[in-house]
Amino acid sequence: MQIIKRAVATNIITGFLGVGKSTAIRHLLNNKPEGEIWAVLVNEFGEVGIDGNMLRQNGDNKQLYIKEVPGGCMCCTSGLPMQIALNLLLAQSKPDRLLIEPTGLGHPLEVLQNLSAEHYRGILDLRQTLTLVDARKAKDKRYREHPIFRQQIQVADRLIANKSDLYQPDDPDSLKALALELGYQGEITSVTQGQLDPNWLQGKAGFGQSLINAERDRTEEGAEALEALSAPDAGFIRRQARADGFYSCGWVFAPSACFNFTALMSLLLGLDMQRVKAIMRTEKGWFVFNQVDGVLSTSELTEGMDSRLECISDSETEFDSLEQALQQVQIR
Ligand SMILES: Nc1nc2c(ncn2[C@@H]2O[C@H](COP(=O)(O)OP(=O)(O)O)[C@@H](O)[C@H]2O)c(=O)[nH]1
Ligand SMILES: [Mg+2]
Repeated sequence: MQIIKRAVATNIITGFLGVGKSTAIRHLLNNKPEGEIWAVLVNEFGEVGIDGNMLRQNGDNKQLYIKEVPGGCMCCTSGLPMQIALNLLLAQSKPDRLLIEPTGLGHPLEVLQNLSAEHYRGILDLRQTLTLVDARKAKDKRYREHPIFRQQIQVADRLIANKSDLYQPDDPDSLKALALELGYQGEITSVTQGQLDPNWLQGKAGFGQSLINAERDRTEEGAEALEALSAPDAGFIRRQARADGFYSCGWVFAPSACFNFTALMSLLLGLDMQRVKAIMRTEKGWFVFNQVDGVLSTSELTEGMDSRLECISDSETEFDSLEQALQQVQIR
């Protein structure tokens, strides 16, 4: 049996869908102290698992271990999927630091409560919870009144306003007012591209002070998934779920599947959804596609394992037609 000698310094990097959590983690990994082993646990709302593959792209070495828990919020279904994944990850990597990215629709308070539970004493050393916020959303009623958006601010030990390149001059003040209303009195730093200062990871978690009553409205269907979904030999697999008023749908294609880059781009540009992310093989090579708030970005990958796409929407009406369209832009 493995004996873990020292509790692992652990940070939760939380924030709403598409705010830049994975970008921030990538930035932290690029600035990881030489010689330290880091582990990253990525929890995804959707069922197929995409972020882990993206993070692996920029740090594929023996000092970095990445584990995905797809399929809903990791604190749900009695936290068991999370516990198993986390224990495995810690046993395999014996890390100096653990970063946890809960889903943008996760329940940060429950995640924190889970990680502070008795069985993690002496195993996890909870450090500062960093919450990324898009300050533009503080003015938007749909976000300002969203219980998860609010809770993410309430649990923050440090609030970071990401995507500041896109702000109007009054956005930081709107966020400051909302944060104050929610009991956050600390500093709010504006950054771009998730450029977190590695020193922000160091301090102890202030979780005890920010206990709040979580509002929960949950009809989770598929939270038992433990691993990123494996690709089929032919065709594709589709997985769908619903929680907190959002619907997710994901597809994993056979590794041989290849898509027409231009047709795929115009298909993705035409989608009206909360969040779309994908890793796809095209005739031009492997690409990551990322769509949030109507903005689509792409970046090229050196290699990929299979094509997978995940979207999150507040209605499930578009999923069937998207599936058909994806098949149409596939190169046969
Ligand atoms: N304009 C802008 N885009 C950003 C910034 N940070 C991240 N993004 C983009 O936002 C999208 C979602 O980022 P990601 O890190 O995947 O968000 P997550 O869902 O919170 O993990 C990606 O296309 C990023 O490139 C930023 O500071 N400014
Ligand atoms: Mg992410």
